[in-house]
Amino acid sequence: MSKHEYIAVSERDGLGFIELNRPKVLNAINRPMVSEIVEAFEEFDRNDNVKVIILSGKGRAFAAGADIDEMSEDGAIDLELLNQFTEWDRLAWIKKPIIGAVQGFALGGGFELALCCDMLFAAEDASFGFPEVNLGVMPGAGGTQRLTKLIGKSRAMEWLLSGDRFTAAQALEWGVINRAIAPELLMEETEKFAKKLASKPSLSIRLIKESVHKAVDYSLYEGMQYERKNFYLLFASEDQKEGMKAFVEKRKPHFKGK
Ligand code: CO8
Repeated sequence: MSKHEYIAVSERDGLGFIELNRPKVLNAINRPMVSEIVEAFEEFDRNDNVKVIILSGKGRAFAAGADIDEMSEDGAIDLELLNQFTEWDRLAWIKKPIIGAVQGFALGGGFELALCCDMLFAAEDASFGFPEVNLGVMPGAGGTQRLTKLIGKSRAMEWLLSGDRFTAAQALEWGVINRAIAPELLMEETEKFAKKLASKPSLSIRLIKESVHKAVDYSLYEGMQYERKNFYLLFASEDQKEGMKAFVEKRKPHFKGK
């Protein structure tokens, strides 16, 4: 029996797949599901066979938000003591690239989970939104922060204050997603791109991801220092020697990931 109740996890061709698996409730995210998601990411991060992780949802939604039934009776002190978002914070420490493949609804906590991915590929009929305002609450898993850093204050305000749903075309125009793809091709195209990343020297991929994240959090000067150290570090890798030697010898490199 699978050890997961709320997600499905699999692995093939260097890719790790995490699929949200509560389709009857549009993959509403309850707390045990968050624990399963975070643990699955961390296991893939430790698994040498997995180079890239793809996160998707089963059925007609990526995820329609946090599980409203679960939290409707919560009190502020319960939430403070529960301290549930420290689990979400662990997603920021995943070293391997994460690509979100979004079909259908990505709302509220579901949108926040999508924003934890490094890149988003979405079906053309996907829709994104933060409807929390219509429930008398607001995003709590990073939505106001990540969306604002991604698309700027004015657009984030419109999105967050209105609670409206936005199309994949709008999300693409505003730079929230990388691609809008015909729904029937979403997984195929996402996997194709993920395999391209999986074939690259994985230390470069790891340190590029880390450096880009620092660009979001640090000042330009601090970020540049961070980038420089990572650049130097790669010159200690066998893959740097092999990559440059292969170029000089006009042959294909054989990367080892170290
Ligand atoms: N929580 C619990 N159940 C849900 C949720 C949800 N977020 N979304 C949908 N469902 C359930 C419905 O209750 C319904 O169940 P049932 O069949 O038993 O009645 C089933 O999924 C199918 O949904 P609908 O019948 O409503 O399907 P429609 O196609 O008519 O509508 C919608 C789809 C528009 C997506 C609609 O379901 C909807 O509005 N859902 C709620 C969206 C929402 O408000 N999301 C934000 C939730 S609050 C939040 O995310 C706060 C984040 C805080 C941090 C994260 C902590 C984990």
